[in-house]
Amino acid sequence: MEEMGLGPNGGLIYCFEFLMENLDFLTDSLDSLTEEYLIIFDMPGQIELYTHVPILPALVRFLTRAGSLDIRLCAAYLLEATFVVDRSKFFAGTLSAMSAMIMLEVPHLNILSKMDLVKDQVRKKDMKRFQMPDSGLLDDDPNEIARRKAEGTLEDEDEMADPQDKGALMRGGGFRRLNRAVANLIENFSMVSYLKLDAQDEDSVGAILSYIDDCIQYHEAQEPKELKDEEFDDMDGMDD
Ligand SMILES: Nc1nc2c(ncn2[C@@H]2O[C@H](COP(=O)(O)OP(=O)(O)OP(=O)(O)O)[C@@H](O)[C@H]2O)c(=O)[nH]1
Ligand SMILES: [Mg+2]
Repeated sequence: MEEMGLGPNGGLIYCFEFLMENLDFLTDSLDSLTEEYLIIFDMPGQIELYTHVPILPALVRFLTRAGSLDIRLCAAYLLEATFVVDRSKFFAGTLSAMSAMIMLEVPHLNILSKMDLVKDQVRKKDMKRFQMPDSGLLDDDPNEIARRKAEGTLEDEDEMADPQDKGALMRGGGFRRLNRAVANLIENFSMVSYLKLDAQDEDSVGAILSYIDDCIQYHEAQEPKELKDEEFDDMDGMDD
């Protein structure tokens, strides 16, 4: 990075460009693996990679090309479950997930990870709403309602933030309209829903793995694993 005068994001993009020019490195390592292998590519979280830089789509095409490596890919997009605490942040994360889905064009699962961190804070019923997000989540955001009550701006739809006040820009009428636009976009595309993952819970990991197996058709006749009762409830909630 120092040599090239690049920052962390530029350095990362440089590394991927370098990889794309040296794809033998991947072919040599992966070519000998049989169908019985599950290969995990742990990708960095830098959002640039999943929004507008065309490197990952090219890498995906290379990995999946018939007659060459011919790998059946499934993208698993992990959003930390703690994002649900701040709904504007949650919708921003969901927009990134949707952007990755559209960019990568492979079977895709979205996953709320680190569920252990919110299990005791967020009720199961509330969690279900985040698993199938719609713009209604912005209408009854308890943090937002409490804040606007405290400020006396609950009824004031066109409340304008002072452009000089950086903190206020993240909560004024313009910010709310932006969040609403993002949430409506996500709702209209209706592409993103989330599975829950608690890495400490074997059944939870097993359920995610069975969805991945299903996406990549690991066994022709493979069905996603029977879900626990609690998980069935969640699926019912998705139809609401
Ligand atoms: N509570 C909890 N913490 C976790 C879990 N998984 C990872 N962490 C912690 O979260 C921190 C960040 O780790 P990761 O989430 O793996 O980091 P990442 O998002 O993959 O980041 P990069 O690989 O650098 O892009 C570390 O301190 C981990 O120990 C989890 O399931 N539960
Ligand atoms: Mg990581």
